[in-house]
Parts: sequence; C-alpha cells; structure tokens
Amino acid sequence: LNPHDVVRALLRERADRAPRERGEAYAPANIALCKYWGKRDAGLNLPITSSLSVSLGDLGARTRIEPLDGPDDRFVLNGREAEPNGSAARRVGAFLDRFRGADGPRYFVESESRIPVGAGLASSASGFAALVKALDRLYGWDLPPESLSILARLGSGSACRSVYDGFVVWEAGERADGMDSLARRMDEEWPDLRIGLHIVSSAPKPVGSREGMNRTVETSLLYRVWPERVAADLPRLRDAIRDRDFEALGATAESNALTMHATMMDARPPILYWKPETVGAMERIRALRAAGVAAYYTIDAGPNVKILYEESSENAIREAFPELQIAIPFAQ
Ligand code: 2P0
Repeated sequence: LNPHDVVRALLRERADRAPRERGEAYAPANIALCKYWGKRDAGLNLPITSSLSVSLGDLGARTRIEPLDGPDDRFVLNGREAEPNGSAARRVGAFLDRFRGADGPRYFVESESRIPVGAGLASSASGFAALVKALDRLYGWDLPPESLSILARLGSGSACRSVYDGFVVWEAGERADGMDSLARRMDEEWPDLRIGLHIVSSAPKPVGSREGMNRTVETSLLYRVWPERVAADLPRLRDAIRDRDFEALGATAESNALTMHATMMDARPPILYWKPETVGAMERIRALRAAGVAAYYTIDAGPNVKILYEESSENAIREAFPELQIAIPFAQ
C-alpha cells in the first residue's frame, strides 16, 4: 500500500463529499518520554518501536483550510506566506496530494503555531495533526480519532501522537499497510506535571531527524538494543503514570533519551545534536536533583533541553532556568 491507498481505504465513500466553506482545528505539540527513533517503512512512516508522549496543552498549531480557485496552493505560516517552492510548502502540498490526487482542488492553508520557533519541538507533529483535523472538518468526514492518527502519521510520524491531549501511546503495529500503527490516548491525568522548554539554539540542525533516524538504523550497532530498551521503558512509564510516581517517570524518560542519543552517536558518520550549553543544562538539572529538587530532562533530535518537573518545584526550576517556556499538559 502507498500513502494514497491508505487514505482511500480510510475515507471510502467519504472521499466523494463536497467541501464546506472552511475547516479549522487545533493540535498540540508533543514530547516523547519514550522516543520514536527508526522506521520500518519510510513511505508510510511506520516505526520500528512503539513510543509514549505527552501533549503540550496550548503549545501547538491552529490551522484553517479553504478551497481555492487557481492553479496553486497558498500556505501562510504565522502570518507569513511561504515560498511556493520552498520546503514547507512542498511538504504540505505533497501531503494534500495524498487526499486530492495531483489534479484535485487547490487550498489556502493558514497556520498559527504557538511553539517557540526552532525549539526542535517537532512543529511538524502539531502542524500535520492540525491539518488532518482541519481537513476532516472541511469535508465533514467525522473520522474516528484512530483514523485521524493514521492520516497524521503519513505527514510526520510523531504527528500521529498530536491528534490527542494528555499521555499518548503510539503502537508500532505489525502490518505492512500500517493500519495497526496508530496512537491512542491513555486515560490518565497529571495536573501537576510541567514541561519546561530550555532553548539552547534555534539554528537549523546539521542533520534532520528523518535522515538521522535512517542513518542510525542502517549503521549503528548500538541501535540493535534499542527495541529492548523500549520494551523495558514503556511498561515502566505506564506504571509511573498510573502510580503518579514522578521519580520513576522522570528517570525513565531521561535514560530513554540518553539511550536514543547513544544510538545516534554510534551511527557512521556519527550524529551528535548536543551543544556545550546542552550538557551545561544537563549538569544543572543533575545539581538541582542533588539539592533535592525533583527535575529530569529529555532531549530530542536537536540541542534543546526539555525539563520535566512538578508544580511544587516551579520556583527552584525558574531560578535555575529564568528563560524557560513552560507547558502545562493538563491545564484545568
Ligand atoms: C519523538 N523524534 O519521538 C522523536 C524523538 C525526534 C527524536 O519524532 O520522518 O518529525 O516525519 O516520521 O516525527 C521526530 O521525527 O519524523 C521525532 P518523520 P518526525 O518525538
């Protein structure tokens, strides 16, 4: 199955519906506590392992889509029109082609992202999840969330997790067509949980995450233990969430991120996303911990550091990281 076939299989008779005037939707960014790193199918973004994330509440993307007369799509991101042939517009256009075919309708797409630019926060995750939900509203498909998750995955793997709020598990699945590779929300809340975004650099990364994960899978010997690491960490995280055991949650998430980075460092040529300031922040968090403040970190495919803590530690964290942007996953 190619991505277009997946779309057809999910939409079925809905594919013939006429559009409304517009569709609009919001989707949060997400941070993985057990990471997605490595694909078994690059065309469908099917992962080698399952992953677990938490969505970032009101840090995300709001997207509006309207049919457009004319030969080309228009894409406006944070008030700025994207270059028609730039990488952002091409990626959105290629994604829309999976729904409409190459000579289908053109669209005006406007997206506002409340994610710090360049935060290495997989803005593609909230972007594609919001776009799929906006399309669902434009055409009145009213698809179940599991289908929206599969469709979002076709845009960007981690986008399948941004269809939901809260804690989310993306089951890797086994099928070649990926119809069982989708995310579901966990039925748990953690109102005191906070995620601080410590931005070290917003410069473009030397190796994109797509290339980084492919190179790791192909060349890293350490990657061979990654599925075992995930198999051990996922149940630990589920238990920690169920028991509200913050130390277990933070320690597992932190170790999981370090193992992911170890697999990258073992790739040939090696991939190292950290900057001196990244390691500096890791040290500061370790020092906070030694001083009795429960704080842990996780790091994605970039130099920025995401700090996990609970509301009761907020003053100590803010003192150590005055510039922190704070996400509240379970705001009431
Ligand atoms: C994650 N990352 O679980 C991991 C951790 C980066 C490090 O998902 O190629 O943008 O679109 O499937 O989803 C970033 O990868 O990659 C990512 P594609 P994606 O959050």
